[in-house]
Amino acid sequence: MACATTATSIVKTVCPFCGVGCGINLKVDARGNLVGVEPQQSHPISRGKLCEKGWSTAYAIRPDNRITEPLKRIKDRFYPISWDQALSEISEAIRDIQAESGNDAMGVISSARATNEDNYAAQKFARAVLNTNNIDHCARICHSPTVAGLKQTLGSGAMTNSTKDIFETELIVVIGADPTENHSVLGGQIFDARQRGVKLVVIDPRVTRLAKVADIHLQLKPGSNIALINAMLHVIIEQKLCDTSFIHQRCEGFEGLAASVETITPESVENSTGVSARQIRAVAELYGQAKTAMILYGMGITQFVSGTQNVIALSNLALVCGQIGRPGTGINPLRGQNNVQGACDMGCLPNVYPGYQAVTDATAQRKFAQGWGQPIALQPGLTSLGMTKATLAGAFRGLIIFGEDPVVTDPDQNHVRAAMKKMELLVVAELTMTETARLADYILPAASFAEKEGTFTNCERRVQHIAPALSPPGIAMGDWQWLKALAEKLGSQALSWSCSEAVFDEMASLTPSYQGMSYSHLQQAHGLQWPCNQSAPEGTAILHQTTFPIGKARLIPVHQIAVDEPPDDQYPLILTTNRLHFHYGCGSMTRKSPLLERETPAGLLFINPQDARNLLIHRYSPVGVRSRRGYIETRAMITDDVPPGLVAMPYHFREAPSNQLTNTAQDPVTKMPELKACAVSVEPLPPGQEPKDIDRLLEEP
Ligand SMILES: Nc1nc2c(c(=O)[nH]1)N[C@H]1C(S)=C(S)[C@@H](COP(=O)(O)OP(=O)(O)OC[C@H]3O[C@@H](n4cnc5c(=O)[nH]c(N)nc54)[C@H](O)[C@@H]3O)O[C@H]1N2
Ligand SMILES: Nc1nc2c(c(=O)[nH]1)N[C@H]1C(S)=C(S)[C@@H](COP(=O)(O)OP(=O)(O)OC[C@H]3O[C@@H](n4cnc5c(=O)[nH]c(N)nc54)[C@H](O)[C@@H]3O)O[C@H]1N2
Ligand code: SF4
Ligand SMILES: [Mo]
Repeated sequence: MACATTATSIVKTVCPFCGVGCGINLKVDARGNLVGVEPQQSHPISRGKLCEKGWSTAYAIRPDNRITEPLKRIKDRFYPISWDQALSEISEAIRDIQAESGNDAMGVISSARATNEDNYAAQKFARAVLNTNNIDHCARICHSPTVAGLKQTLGSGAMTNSTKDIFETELIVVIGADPTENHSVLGGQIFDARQRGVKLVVIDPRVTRLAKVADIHLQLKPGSNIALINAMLHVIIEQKLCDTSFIHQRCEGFEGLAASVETITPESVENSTGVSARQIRAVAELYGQAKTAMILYGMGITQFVSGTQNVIALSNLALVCGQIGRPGTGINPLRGQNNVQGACDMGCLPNVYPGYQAVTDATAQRKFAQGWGQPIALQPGLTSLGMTKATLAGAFRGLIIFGEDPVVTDPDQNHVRAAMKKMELLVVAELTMTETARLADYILPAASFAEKEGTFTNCERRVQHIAPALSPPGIAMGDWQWLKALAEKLGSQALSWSCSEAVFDEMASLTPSYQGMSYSHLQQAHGLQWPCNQSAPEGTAILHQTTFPIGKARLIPVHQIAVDEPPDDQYPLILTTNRLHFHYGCGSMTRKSPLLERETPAGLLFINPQDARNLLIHRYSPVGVRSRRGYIETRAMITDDVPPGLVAMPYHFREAPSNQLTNTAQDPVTKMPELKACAVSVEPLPPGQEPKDIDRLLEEP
């Protein structure tokens, strides 16, 4: 039988997972079905490659895996209702809460997975419709210390250079990041660069894949970053490897910094870091002597109570060696989510408007009140974890969340679950049913990246246009579109744009670094890197080439800060949490793919052979893991990749959620919780016993 041929069209878009921002083509047949995903050959970053997550995009957004109509919870069941009814009921509940408890009893959590247009609309909805600065998103528990730390030292909290610079440098230092798992296409390029002769240093308590091929791997103790970096600075200053003319012309505070590390010799930190003085000296010399050296960093720097100080320490290192403002240099936070850079740029943070303009600054207040044509809240709002805390304290009553699953991804799950349950109005807009959505009063069906127009800003500040390839399933809507409809129910025309381009244009007019961008300009190539404005009409590949936004960069002394919960007799092991290549975030998208699902069991505890022997644990043994906050069961994976005393778990699996165990102790500057270290005990379960999933464990008395 001859096959009927159906014409396919190809829509150029961007991968919806991580911050690398790879270019993908979606193939759509004549009936409007997605029939294929392929890499874009000419894309400047991904250069014809995708990782397994990118290739598996189609599963994540398949209509049969989706929420297709608004749902209302009555007791423990969800019932379909119309958009009109859902939005009318939600708007009435919002009015009641705000009339009784004030504007700040409501808040919004937006999504670093959604577009800039959606995020711009979310913060405008919070500020101009709800009249509160209670707006936040997952950057809080991701790179908020980068935003705060680099803002202080350099004046801008973003990757200073571009991903292509890894081919233009002598030395790459990867600290607290695992790019082959988490920024996989970039991780592959680091391998290539290494093969072409670029030197590689990895600083990580675990033996990551890159650590295995690095020239030097410093396997430091978790949480000892500042001691290690300060000892490197000591060597660099002592051996006169500093870039004195750069320091003189472009930095302030050198004398204070030099004095603060004078006694921090490599020998003095051997114990606290677990790294030999010889190795510290070797890496300091390599970095200090390199003509060009690039620092790439991630969650192993930010997710500590010392997060902001860790970022400042790294910034000190780069500045003292003049490794900023030139090709192949820089301090480069590997922003995680596909649009987390954008969600921050859009002002989905409780203390800044779009473009990081402070909500407490009178000029910025006037600018936005005038631009939006209405009065706005003047005090900084609550952070995401602050909203949870305030709910339990009775001071916060209603939350609109889109594109986040805090029940799985925020620390101390029992606490988060209790807050979500206590919330009088919980609205969750999602692609699919998540653990957080299960607790919602209303679930709204959201359109995915493939079903809407907009822009994503990747880790190298590249703003890329995404075009719609498919119709949303059922009656799902784009996030800014349902926010607009809800605003109109509340009597506000603040979000009444006619199309995504109009949202972008309004945003660009109020956000200096995006001012020179337009859809037509973005579509001409593969996007533009901000700042893009009159003085840089084609965007900026390298920041801080001649000056810093704050004039001179600041060198700020910082001192080692201990982890909040060290191991003790009762909880003798340190738990660190991280990611696996095949799964993403809360797993709600990647776990729809049978190809990705078969790669790993739902939950794993990585443990060193020595600890496993002591605890009589075998390969894949069922184990219980307990912390001061919770208990989960999973299976053991015995590996030398984690050192004795440290166990590691991914956080993707709702059945065995590592966030049952994690600590909410926070960085005082940014409220970043310490997701990279808490104390746990591990015990073997009777052989043959299946690990119970968390729902069953919570049901047990
Ligand atoms: N496959 C996959 N990719 C992803 C994601 C995903 O869920 N799955 N999530 C995306 C997101 S949101 C983000 S933010 C990025 C995160 O990407 P990464 O920053 O790479 O994230 P992690 O794996 O959490 O942690 C990085 C490393 O920090 C190390 N580390 C722990 N403690 C310390 C320490 O004290 N010092 C140092 N130097 N290192 C330490 C860990 O061992 C780990 O190797 O990944 C993005 N990409
Ligand atoms: N223990 C531990 N916990 C962690 C971390 C860790 O290292 N350890 N890392 C933290 C970090 S860095 C991050 S960024 C957070 C991430 O935490 P989350 O942001 O909660 O995780 P995601 O899986 O990215 O959740 C995104 C949700 O958005 C939905 N979604 C995708 N696109 C859209 C869209 O366009 N519209 C809407 N409405 N929904 C959409 C997806 O279906 C998915 O359920 O997790 C944090 N939690
Ligand atoms: S590296 Fe990131 S952006 Fe690229 S295909 Fe993989 S998940 Fe997508
Ligand atoms: Mo993240």
